[in-house]
Amino acid sequence: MRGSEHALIVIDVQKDFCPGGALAVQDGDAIVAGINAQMAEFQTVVLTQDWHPVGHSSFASSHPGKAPYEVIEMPYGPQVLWPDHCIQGSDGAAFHSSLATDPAQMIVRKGFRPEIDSYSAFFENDHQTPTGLDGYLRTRSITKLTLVGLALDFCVNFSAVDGAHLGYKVEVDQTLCRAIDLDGSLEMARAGMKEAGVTLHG
Ligand code: VGL
Ligand code: ZN
Repeated sequence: MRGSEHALIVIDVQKDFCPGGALAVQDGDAIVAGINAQMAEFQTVVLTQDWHPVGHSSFASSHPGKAPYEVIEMPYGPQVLWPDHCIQGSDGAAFHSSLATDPAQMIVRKGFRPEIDSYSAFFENDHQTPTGLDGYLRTRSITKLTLVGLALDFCVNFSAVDGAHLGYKVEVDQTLCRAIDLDGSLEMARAGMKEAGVTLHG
């Protein structure tokens, strides 16, 4: 059992990121049993849930003439356009049906503002608007984080880098993550995480 200062953060293990989902990550479901097993090792478990309104600005369908995986310039910087996914209340936004959700003490929803995406569990994509997770963890005296989930090169990566910048000791268990790997995004993500001081396991 890890110490009370160490939390497991499970990023976006939702049906839409698993095979058959709207933004399926290859083998995204292969990590679920291992994540469930890890939960028993932590006194604090947090889940995040990508949670977009219909017509969200990160959807290619919201930008006439644009296709999924194109990149556009938003007021807060470049934004990859995605297929419609994780629509609030939809089946695809639900957690994978085998994910253990009972051990979670906190569920953080993100990406709910129509005009801005939120990859990170800590800040929206302007890198300024907080989700509230930092306050939750600080007030619970948590200083160490182990991150697992989907997708390694997007939401896990952004969460890990932000967590490290906020002063947490962050490790990512890559065996319990899967990546989208768009145009070298996985290698860039690994380099960025190392640069930020994140420990990569697996
Ligand atoms: C994610 C793309 C769009 C993720 C979420 O969870 O990594 N990726 N929304
Ligand atoms: Zn999303």
